[in-house]
Formats: sequence, structure tokens, C-alpha cells
Amino acid sequence: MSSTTTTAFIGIGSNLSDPAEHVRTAISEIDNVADTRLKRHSSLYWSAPMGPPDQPDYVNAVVEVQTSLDCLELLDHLQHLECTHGRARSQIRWGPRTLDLDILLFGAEILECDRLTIPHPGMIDRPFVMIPLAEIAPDLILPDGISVVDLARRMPTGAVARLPGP
Ligand code: A4P
Ligand code: MG
Repeated sequence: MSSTTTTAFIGIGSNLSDPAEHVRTAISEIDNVADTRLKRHSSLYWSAPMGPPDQPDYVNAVVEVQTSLDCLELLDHLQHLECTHGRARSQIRWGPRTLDLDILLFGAEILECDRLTIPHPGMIDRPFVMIPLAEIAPDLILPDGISVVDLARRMPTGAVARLPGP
């Protein structure tokens, strides 16, 4: 890995065909992405679907990586992983999926282009993002100066349920 590296946080979600297995496999696959090392991963959490309610519950997790890729290169690798998990993009907004990999944060970068918005839009309102993120990075401050732990504490009680095991 080159000497210029960035700490990035990736949100992982799945709600189809053994979602916990998709999430666990994705965590180890992210560690194998070129020029990228897994630093920490959260527990896995169940949550009710955000979006259409007639879909299965989700399993979510967040990982921290150190990467020498730029953010679009990292997105290319993550989208390739989504494809290898049989991800089919449906027309339904927030519809069910085998694997969703979102770049939540990429260093302190604030970016909006046609393929990427960073920080990930909506992340600060989502218990299935903020609770696992606060688990692995309690001291993290978002680019706009807000503390991750403070945001996680504001999430509704019982919105996510931690899965037993690693
Ligand atoms: N894109 C832009 N910014 C980013 C980013 N920071 N990270 C673009 C990754 N991709 C980013 O994504 C559509 C396009 O967003 C990509 O081509 C990329 O260039 P997608 O994965 O094809 O579609 P999507 O994920 O359905 O879209 P969207 O609106 O980003 O959905 P979200 O925000 O990912 O939400 N309920 C629970 N409980 N848990 C979940 O994890 N996830 C979703 C999807 C809905 N409901 C959920 C959950
Ligand atoms: Mg996505």
C-alpha cells in the first residue's frame, strides 16, 4: 500500500438470501480489495426496512478501512463486489437487495459528483448506520463537526438489534 492512505467507512446492508452471510462474506472480501486493508468491523445488526415495508428485515454493519485508492476507485471495487453477490438493481427505490455497499465517509472529504456523494446522504438519520459506526469509531467527528456518538445516542431505542456472535 502506498504511503498516502485514507481512512474510509463503508456501510454494508443485505436483506435477501441469508443476509448475515452476505454481510460476513462482504467484510472479508473488502479486506481483499486491492490497496485496501480492513481495520475494524462492527457487530451485525437487524433492522426493519427503511422504504417499502413489504420486504424482509435488513442485516447491516459498518467497516473501517485504510486505502490508497481514490474514492471512485474504491466505489468501482465495491460495486464489483455487489455484482458478485448477485445484486440486481430494481426499479423500486430502497427495494430489497443481496448486498449494498455504501461509502459513508472518505477521510474528511465532502464531495458531490454524478457517481458519489460523500458523506453518504441520510447517514446521520439512519440507526442502522449510526449505531454500528459509533460502535467502531466512538471518537469520530463528521466533516461538519458533529460527533458520531452524539448522533448515535439520538437514535430511537430498539431501532436495531445486535445479532449474537462476532
Ligand atoms: N452513490 C452516490 N453516493 C454514493 C456513496 N457514498 N456510496 C451512487 C455508494 N454509492 C453512492 O446506488 C445508486 C448510486 O448511488 C450508485 O450507482 C452510486 O454511483 P445503488 O446501490 O445502486 O442504489 P441504492 O443503494 O438503492 O440507492 P440509495 O438511494 O443510495 O439507497 P441507500 O441510501 O443505499 O438505501 N433499510 C435498512 N434497514 N437497512 C438498509 O441498509 N438500505 C437501503 C438503501 C434502503 N433501506 C434500508 C437499507
Ligand atoms: Mg447503495
